[in-house]
Amino acid sequence: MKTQVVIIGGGPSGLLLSQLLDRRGIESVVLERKTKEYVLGRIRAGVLERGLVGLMEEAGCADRLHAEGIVHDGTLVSHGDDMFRIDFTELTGTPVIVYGQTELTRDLYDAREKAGGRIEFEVDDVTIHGADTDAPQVSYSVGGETRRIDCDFIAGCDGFHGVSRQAIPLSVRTEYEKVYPFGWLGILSQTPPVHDELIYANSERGFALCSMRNSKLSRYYIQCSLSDSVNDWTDEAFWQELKRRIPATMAEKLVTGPSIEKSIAPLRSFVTEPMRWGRLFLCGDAAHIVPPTGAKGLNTAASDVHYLYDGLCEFYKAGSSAGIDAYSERALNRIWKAERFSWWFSSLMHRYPDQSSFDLKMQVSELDFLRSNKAAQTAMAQNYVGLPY
Ligand code: RFL
Ligand code: PHB
Repeated sequence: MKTQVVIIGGGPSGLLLSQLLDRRGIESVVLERKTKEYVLGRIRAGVLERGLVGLMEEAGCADRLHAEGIVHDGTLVSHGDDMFRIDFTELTGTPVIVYGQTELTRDLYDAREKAGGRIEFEVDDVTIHGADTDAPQVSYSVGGETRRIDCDFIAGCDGFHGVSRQAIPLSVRTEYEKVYPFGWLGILSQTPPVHDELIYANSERGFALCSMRNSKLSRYYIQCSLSDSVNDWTDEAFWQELKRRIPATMAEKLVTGPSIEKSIAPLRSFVTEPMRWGRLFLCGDAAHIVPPTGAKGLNTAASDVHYLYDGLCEFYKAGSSAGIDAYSERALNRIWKAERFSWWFSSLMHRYPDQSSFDLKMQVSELDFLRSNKAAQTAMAQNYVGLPY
């Protein structure tokens, strides 16, 4: 079999790239290790930057997002019972959209199916051959049969645990990593959100986040210990702990109910450089991870897709490899800024096991500066709504 671009991974970055390329007449095959139901069952991101919304529009997949996504003009930040608001739209002219990754992924699957796009599910043993030659290939097995695809390019969109990054020799790759000494315990519940904007809460018991998917579906997170397991946390214990971490005025009106999903995610900052090796290009979580505090994971995946899509269009439509040659540098330039923001916001909002009284004073004083200083709020808002592509 032959195609122009083999895309490894049918998560949001792989599907978005495939859909965008298709709209410009560039053929691709998506290889996904899991089933579609499994991919759609992963509850992850909820906040979309304007850039990602623009890409969904360009992909012809933004109708439902515009109909059902909720425009958020700002966010609340709390410290104990103190609370202040950062107005994104006033400070930057741009809001964010709250729309679940699950829904966005579903829209992309629907579009790929409608366009007759080729997606192979439940593939195993995906192996990249000759990425540093002009004739790369990808082999895989499905249903006990081994297949091989010849292609021009390979997009590694297979997430943090995928095979694409590992295919780049260690002599070429440099990895940067920071592992945080805590995780996030998240629940989804069929209850109305406690507030119409997100609340990022710093409390002496640790971080908490009140988010949502729609007016009847809430998403809440609390900082937890890395040694905790989901079974340690009953719904009742979760709600009690959340109430203790958010301002009392919010805790009083919090509507609780049974969780319909509960999971723990560790927090990590990670970047691999370069994001290209020969004809293999890494996109999204395959190349970098951010702690979720800044809501940047899916959005950085989208900016990679933008740069790669641009480069591939330039290659196929204008016969120039300038765009693909610049891919890694352009993508990394934006990634590192999102890494910095996510690291900064995580450091500001969490309790660290080894935090000294001096460190705590630094946090309090930084929160106070953010509360009272317009320039600081503007910098926060610019990063949160997303730096320009
Ligand atoms: P994904 O979503 O991990 O998809 C990769 C796909 O590749 C498949 N795969 C393979 N397929 C074939 N062969 C192999 N060898 C393969 N290995 C893996 C996998 O099955 C999967 O389907 O990566 P992608 O597409 O780069 O997308 C990245 C985003 O999913 C991720 O960055 C975000 O979810 C991060 N994130 C958030 N991002 C935001 O922008 N805003 C948020 O509000 C936000 N909140 C979050 C988050 C992530 C979280 N967790 C659980 C990590 C909240 C949480 C709790
Ligand atoms: C979410 O709704 O899942 C969410 C929102 C904001 C974040 C992280 C996660 O910073």
